[in-house]
Amino acid sequence: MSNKTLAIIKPDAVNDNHVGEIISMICKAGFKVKALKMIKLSEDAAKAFYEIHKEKPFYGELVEYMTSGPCVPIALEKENAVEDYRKLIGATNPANAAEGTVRKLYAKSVQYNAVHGSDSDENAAKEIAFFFGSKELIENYPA
Ligand code: IDP
Ligand code: MG
Repeated sequence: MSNKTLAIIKPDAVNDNHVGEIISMICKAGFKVKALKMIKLSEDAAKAFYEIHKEKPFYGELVEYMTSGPCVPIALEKENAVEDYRKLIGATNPANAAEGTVRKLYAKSVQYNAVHGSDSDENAAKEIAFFFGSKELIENYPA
């Protein structure tokens, strides 16, 4: 069954000019773009997006990182989207990421790790709604 996931090209990868290469990898892996934008998160927005991590020791640094520059959220669709996208990006810590994954290629550290990926269908739906209104999601194309 086809389902959705939320990718974010994070501020480090935007700043390093890797947006095009990362979108190319995503599309070559068979994902269909349903919505895409560039946005600079406010502190409140970054805190809300990562609320699930608010008790973690790295929460403050994570919020600082995610507000340090623009990021590119992308709603994606594919069969098995959540799992397949997480395979494409690799482990959270690039030291553990498989060869050829986005994080192996572009992440600098466990914090500055280039991309986000949803971890479940339920969170994907919430995260897509966080960035995109229903009118911004292009459901059926080509016609
Ligand atoms: P994920 O992005 O692979 O799902 P999570 O555990 O959900 O990883 O963590 C969210 C984000 O928080 C990571 O992508 C990374 O930017 C940051 N992060 C995770 N673990 C650490 C850490 O141990 N130190 C600093 N930052 C971290
Ligand atoms: Mg996560």
